[in-house]
Amino acid sequence: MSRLVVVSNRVADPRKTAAGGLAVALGDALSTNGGLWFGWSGTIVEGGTPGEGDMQTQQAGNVTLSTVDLCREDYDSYYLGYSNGVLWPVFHYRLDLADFDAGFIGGYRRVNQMMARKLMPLLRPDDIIWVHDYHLIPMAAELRAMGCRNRIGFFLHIPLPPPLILAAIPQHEWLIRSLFAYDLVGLQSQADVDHFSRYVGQEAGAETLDKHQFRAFGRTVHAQAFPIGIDVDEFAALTHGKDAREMFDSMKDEYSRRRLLLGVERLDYSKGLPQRLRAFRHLLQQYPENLGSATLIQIASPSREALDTYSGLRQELESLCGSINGDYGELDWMPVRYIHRNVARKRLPGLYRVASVALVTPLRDGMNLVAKEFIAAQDPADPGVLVLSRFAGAAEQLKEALLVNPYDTHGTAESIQVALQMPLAERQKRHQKLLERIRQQDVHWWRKTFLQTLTDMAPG
Ligand code: GDG
Repeated sequence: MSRLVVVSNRVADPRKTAAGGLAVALGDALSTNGGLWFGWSGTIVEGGTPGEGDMQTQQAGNVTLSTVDLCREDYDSYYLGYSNGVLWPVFHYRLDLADFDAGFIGGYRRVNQMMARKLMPLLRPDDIIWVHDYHLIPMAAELRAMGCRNRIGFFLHIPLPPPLILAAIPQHEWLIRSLFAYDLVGLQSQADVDHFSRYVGQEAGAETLDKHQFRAFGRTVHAQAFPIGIDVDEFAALTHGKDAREMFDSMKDEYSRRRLLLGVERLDYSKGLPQRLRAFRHLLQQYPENLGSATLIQIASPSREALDTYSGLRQELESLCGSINGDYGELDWMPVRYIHRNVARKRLPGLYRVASVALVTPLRDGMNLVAKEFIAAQDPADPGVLVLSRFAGAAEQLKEALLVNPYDTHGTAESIQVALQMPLAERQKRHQKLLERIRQQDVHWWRKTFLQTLTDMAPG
């Protein structure tokens, strides 16, 4: 069996459960045949030399973790600048928020080249390499330029937008050409694959050999949707663990009298938080029976705070929450509980289980794992209702959720009201179907089908 090499911006120690489902799933894959996980260490070196970084290696069982430091200049241009100031907003259809500073691309290329240079000597001829996400799109092209002939797969965790949106990035052609250095390109949804297919057809004159095989730039790439899932059993076990039960017990009395609406995400403009708060305010206006009862707990964990777009959003949210609480709050009830902190992973399922409704209403999302975690944490005898944005990749699978357009304040508020009033039998029926779906395509299915597809390909 070939050894697996995972390359991603951040590396997590798979032995630490706090690392989350993806780290656990990749850790499983790495430890099956022994493996190497390679990426940035998270350390920023002040005054270091661009394109240079010290490497550290540690052993976690039969998995080797190798990480490289970045100097401040590389971090600013590669991570904050090009990855999160250009690629993240544009891939989430937010051209208005992109900062097309011409200086960023140099750092992005430099760091990808440096990572490839550091990784190259660690590789064995029959290793299978799996590169993750938008930070590292050119990684395979850099490795190939250094003579790497291994099978290399890429998985994009975020959406791939339609050609005319992608074309706003000055280097769009170079980015997509870089994808042809991979053997396999995995995307989250069929919509993403359709966008890829249209882009390469229109902009690169690609020949479509079959529904997954595209030929352009002198190479053939296989592109396919592999919707990522969660570890349903692990999450169910967490739900019955001590921390989650304590969380549930501490809240269940209050929310047997009141109704809990829950939102959980990183504080990110892709997640549609202001739109959600406006829909919630509309609900209180339109359906006053919810006053004194419907309570929105919004966890918005801190994320990318060095970027202005994120600090601006934080202010907008604080102001919206303040105004809703000021307008509707009572001495003994506040409509919004906004928490700008991280909640421990072990406690999260307890919170999901108390909630009557989960509000998962991103403006765009590659997949959205919170939707799946919410389903996994419900009591099948008395499950909560998932209100899900039609613009999340998860909407292609989770058809029994209440699908909403998050830009439509009135429509979203109406759906929340439907969710709050949904009879038990319908809640059970929908939940059962949703649970089947997240079990069928869980995180183990995801990594096995991706790696099997890659392994079955001819090397080089
Ligand atoms: C990207 C794509 C795609 C959130 N707040 C807290 C917390 N979380 C955990 C959730 C969940 C994870 O973070 C978030 O995953 P999502 O999928 O919802 O979103 P992104 O972070 O944007 O992830 C996304 C994903 O990659 C995987 O491919 O689905 O579309 O954007 O697990 O539970 N965890 C803890 N405290 C928090 O406050 N412990």
